[in-house]
Amino acid sequence: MQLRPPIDDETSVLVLTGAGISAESGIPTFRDAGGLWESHAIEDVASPGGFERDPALVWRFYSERRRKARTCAPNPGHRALALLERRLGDRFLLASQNVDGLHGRAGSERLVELHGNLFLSRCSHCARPPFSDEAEHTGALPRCEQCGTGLWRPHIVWFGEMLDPEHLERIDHFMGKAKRLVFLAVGTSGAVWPAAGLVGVARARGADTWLVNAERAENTGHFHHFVQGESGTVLPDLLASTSRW
Ligand code: BV8
Repeated sequence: MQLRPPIDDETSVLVLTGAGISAESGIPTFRDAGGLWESHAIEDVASPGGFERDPALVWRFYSERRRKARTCAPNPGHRALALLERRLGDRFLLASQNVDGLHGRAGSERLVELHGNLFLSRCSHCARPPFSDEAEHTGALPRCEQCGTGLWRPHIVWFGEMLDPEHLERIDHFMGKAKRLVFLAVGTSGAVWPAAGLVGVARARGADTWLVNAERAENTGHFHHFVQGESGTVLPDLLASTSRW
């Protein structure tokens, strides 16, 4: 009998997802065999320096990911989290490292996209707010029509760039007001900071911590519980409503 996170009507659940939750939707992860980093050097396609050096290469990388993400659909793992949100309401928060938009398409609303979203762009020069952009930019690169100076860039947090402080503040506030906290990480190698540090912050707040992952991850030892398996199979059962709700 699979042990389940103890979720009752006083429990808040903070979820962190990574690329693994979208793998069954057909979206390549980063560090698995055949993953995105096998064919691209991180510093060339996911860093400010890379964009400075070769914006066309970066736009080819993100345009291909936009095209791929558009052809993929949420899987039962995404839907199980959207269902849990509907059950828990403001006692639920989802922080995702993913930029593919699948959580939003599965119905998740209490969602913090820590690393941005593939379908938003912004100006690389002026402070114009991010805007919806679904296009694939593989020809002439779009230049900001407001400042006339900067190129459009993906609204993505690249390596070496700060995460949005408001996102981190929202997560911290959520944990602070929880009577009882469960922290659930799904489909992440625990390789990238500061997201990888969230389990430590949650533990320091007394959370019961769970990792659902296809294999042992870098920080598996930091979790109280490790459930090995594919999230599309594991999550619907692990988060199934119990009579105590
Ligand atoms: C920051 C957007 C402050 C890109 C991403 C030196 C200089 C500068 C910074 C650093 C430095 N050294 C360290 C840092 C910090 C750096 C970092 O952590 N580097 C790592 C590589 C060591 N972090 C940063 O730079 C962050 N900013 O620290 O700012 C600062 C500023 C200046 C100087 C110093 C500090 C910004 C990090 C954000 C980077 N952007 N994404 C894009 O997406 O195009 S990160 C990228 O990795 C993705 O967002 C991805 O989500 C994330 C983590 O990867 P995972 O999601 O975990 O995916 P992965 O493939 O690794 O693992 C998938 C897992 O799923 C596997 O374990 C697999 O087994 C499992 N799985 C597979 N299938 C399934 C499954 N599980 C369940 N079911 C399945 N079916």
